[in-house]
Amino acid sequence: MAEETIFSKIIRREIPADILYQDELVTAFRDISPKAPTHILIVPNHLIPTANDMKASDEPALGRMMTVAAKLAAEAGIAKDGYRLIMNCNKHGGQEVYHIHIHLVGGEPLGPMLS
Ligand code: DGP
Repeated sequence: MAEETIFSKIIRREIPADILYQDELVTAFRDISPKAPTHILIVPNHLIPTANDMKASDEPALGRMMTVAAKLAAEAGIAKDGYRLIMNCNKHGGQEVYHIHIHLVGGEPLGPMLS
């Protein structure tokens, strides 16, 4: 059984976060340490530790994460100029919190992806 992370507490509203969206499948909140003017994390409400753990049964939540990312990008006013959606996996991918999340990052030119 995978260990819960701080994100489960945010989802259950046990600790504060700037939650922008929540439904029965996913939650989106502002990153505590933003790397760009818009930096939002979109997470499944149930724990999936890494991208390696994604299963077919997770597809409703995974799909919802993507459509919510697009909706929040539009609401943030960054859709036309563009943005980046990122999911880090494990140590080499730079994952720090082991509850998968999409980073929605934008609001300024972001430069080459791997710089
Ligand atoms: P990653 O390296 O992909 O696992 O990114 C984890 C992100 O989570 C990182 O950008 C900082 C953010 N983060 C970590 N702890 C908290 C927290 O308690 N609240 C919020 N809002 N964001 C957090």
